[in-house]
Amino acid sequence: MLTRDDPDLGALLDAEARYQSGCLSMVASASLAPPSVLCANGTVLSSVTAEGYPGARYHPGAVHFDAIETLAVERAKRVFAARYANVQPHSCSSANLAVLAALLPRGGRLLALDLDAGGHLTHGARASVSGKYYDVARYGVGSDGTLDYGAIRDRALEHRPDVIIAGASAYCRYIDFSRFRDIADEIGALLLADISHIAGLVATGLHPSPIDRAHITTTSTYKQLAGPRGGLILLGEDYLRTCSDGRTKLWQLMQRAVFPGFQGTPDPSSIAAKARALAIASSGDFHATMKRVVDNAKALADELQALGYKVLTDGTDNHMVLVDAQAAGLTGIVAEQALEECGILGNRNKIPGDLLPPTVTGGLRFGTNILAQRGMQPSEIRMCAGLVHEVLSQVRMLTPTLYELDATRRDAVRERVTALCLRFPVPVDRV
Ligand code: DSN
Repeated sequence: MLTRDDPDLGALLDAEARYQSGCLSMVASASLAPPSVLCANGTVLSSVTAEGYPGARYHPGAVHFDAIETLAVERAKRVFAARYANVQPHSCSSANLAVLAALLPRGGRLLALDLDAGGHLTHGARASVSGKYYDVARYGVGSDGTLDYGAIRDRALEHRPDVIIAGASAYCRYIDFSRFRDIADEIGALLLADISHIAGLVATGLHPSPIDRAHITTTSTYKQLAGPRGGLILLGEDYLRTCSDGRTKLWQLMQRAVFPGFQGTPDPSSIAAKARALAIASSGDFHATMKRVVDNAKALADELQALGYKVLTDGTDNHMVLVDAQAAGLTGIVAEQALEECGILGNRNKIPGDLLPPTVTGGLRFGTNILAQRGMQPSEIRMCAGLVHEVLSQVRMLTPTLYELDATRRDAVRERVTALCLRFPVPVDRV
């Protein structure tokens, strides 16, 4: 119907679907939303406006939306073994900013992972409101690229933050949320864990859960949970903790933090799609996929190392592999663009010690969520690493942002990428 009513838009959407099918996407922050999630996200709920929470709306006509939001909340609690869930944040960025606004006065002290060492914009980066409104100290990683909890403790003792954030956008190793909590308790800070990148692994027990260790946990729903664009706020054992006013419980603070504190009307369609994605996340199939995500990432790291690439932290514990592009004589942007020409998607990323600007970068980030969802196993991922090498070893860098790639070589790799994609189609009919 869309193509009939709006052929221009329909054609673009068809082209996007074909593009996704024909690419090897290794963008670490992406996954494939199953068709039933896409369906749930495009329903009559778009016509519902209902501020507030189930049973306490500021508009009439929310009887079915109330039931849908309650279902999403219950599923989120079940998947993460949480005591409280808020499914309304429009993104994890919104969730983080809402949480920070509720916990910190303007100028309040925050400690978080530096963006250049793998942190996130909303964790107090200078370009984000979180970096402008709060007094931020940042921790980095040690010389081996891993979190140095002794150094983080020292930084905390020095800065005395009110809130510590544990979580990353570019970090390949387990995060020890218990160590973070010990540091937070020692100085009387609150711990916020942002698990956006590893939420699928946490949900399936393949990464230690922060739910009962952090005071508050946030996540996006579209990265590893394969849901719609959106976020969640989750609380574990601390949900009944009394806040500084001596009355409000932490879960009540979070309710108000999102609405009316940070957002107005929730997005009912997105909440329905979150409910669907959370049901899938508790299935055996999802667990098997997450296991393959990790096995594949380990295989990718191994193979890239065998091909001579410098892999940060010498491997990975999650879905992500970080490569030092400069050690291979390239920049992140040149590597990203040369691979994209051949149908392979991985993104440029700052890596610790990187002096290049974020538009250029010295690193390259890969992730295995989508290829595992398409059914690839470590043997195919090793082939993908081989294809990456075929491209990168042929790139002739002219400037930090310009390069040449032989057209015959590009077409040959493109053909092999297409053949691999045909063997592992996007699973349109699986769920
Ligand atoms: N935080 C960015 C990333 O990891 O790619 C976008 O979500």
